Amino acid sequence: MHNHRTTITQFIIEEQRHIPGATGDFTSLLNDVVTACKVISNLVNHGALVGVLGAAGTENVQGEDQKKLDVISNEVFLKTNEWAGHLAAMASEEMEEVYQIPSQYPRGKYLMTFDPLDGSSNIDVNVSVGTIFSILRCKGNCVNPTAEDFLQRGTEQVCAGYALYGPSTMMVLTTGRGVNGFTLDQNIGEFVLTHPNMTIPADTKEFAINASNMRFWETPVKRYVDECLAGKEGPRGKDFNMRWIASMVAEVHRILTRGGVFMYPLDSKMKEKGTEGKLRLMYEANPMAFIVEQAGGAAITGQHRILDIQPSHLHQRVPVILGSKNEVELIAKYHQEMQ
Ligand code: P6P
Repeated sequence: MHNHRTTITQFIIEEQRHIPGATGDFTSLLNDVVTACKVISNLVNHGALVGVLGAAGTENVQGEDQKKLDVISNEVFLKTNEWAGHLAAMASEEMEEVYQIPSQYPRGKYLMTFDPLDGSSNIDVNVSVGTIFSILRCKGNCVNPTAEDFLQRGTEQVCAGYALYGPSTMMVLTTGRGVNGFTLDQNIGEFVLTHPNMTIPADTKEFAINASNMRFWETPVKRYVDECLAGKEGPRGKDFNMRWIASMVAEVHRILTRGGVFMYPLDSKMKEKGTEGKLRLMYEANPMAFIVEQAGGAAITGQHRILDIQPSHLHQRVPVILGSKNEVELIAKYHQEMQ
């Protein structure tokens, strides 16, 4: 007897039935996003073989050197999602301005933000990278939306997800009814449900932070990490492990799978530069916070819940502390004590 696995297409159609007002647009949009991730997965997997590694020789709006695959992945996401009439506009980490849907295509009722290839500094050294996306309803001008139409709180997201191009290519999705993970079956070219109802353990013994920034950390973060490092003999009474992949999608996926806490906190170096954090709110922090909360975890800036932030501009950066609920709540407590 063939063991039938639910495909992501079937899953999305079944999910659609629970989304108020969903008319099939949402399902079709998500399936186009899935197609874009399959194409990016193929490009990432064939890297050096098809000449897509290395620097593009350009900078993105963040002032970061773009990899060839950053630019290519961005193009793939735009071209795969622009034509079907489900989107009013898109916004990407790789583009300064809102992407208007070309005039030959109909406009739809959704807005999508995305980071087409997060962690791309890892591409040339063959370490996992990912794609992150977030879907909002277009509430204002849906003919030629502006950046302001995107500036909705994370709680307004209709859907958030990521693709992880790792040893397996996986997609993880939430539409506000829990979190589900799908693995790309290369034999049939479909994502199949392999991780239903993913939940983050409330406690953990693993934290992730870029320790090279230690001398810039604020007191609450320094206190939390020092206590983890003190191990069994310290105030936590247990030993901790540390990870840092420099690919947020891979870190979040590990946390969804076995718990943990991920921190890219505000530090004195950022304050001197006048920035509010490293990670971007609209297409990194918000989608990941939605997923983490839906999996029973928590996601804060240190002082506030990420999903409650009223965005002020499209490429706004925020501090991110997310993962196992009890650990994030302890870190929040240390921040409150710092007040
Ligand atoms: P650092 C990748 O560029 C990214 O946006 C996240 O995916 C990752 O967690 C972080 O930045 C890595 O930052 O400073 O360690 O290179």
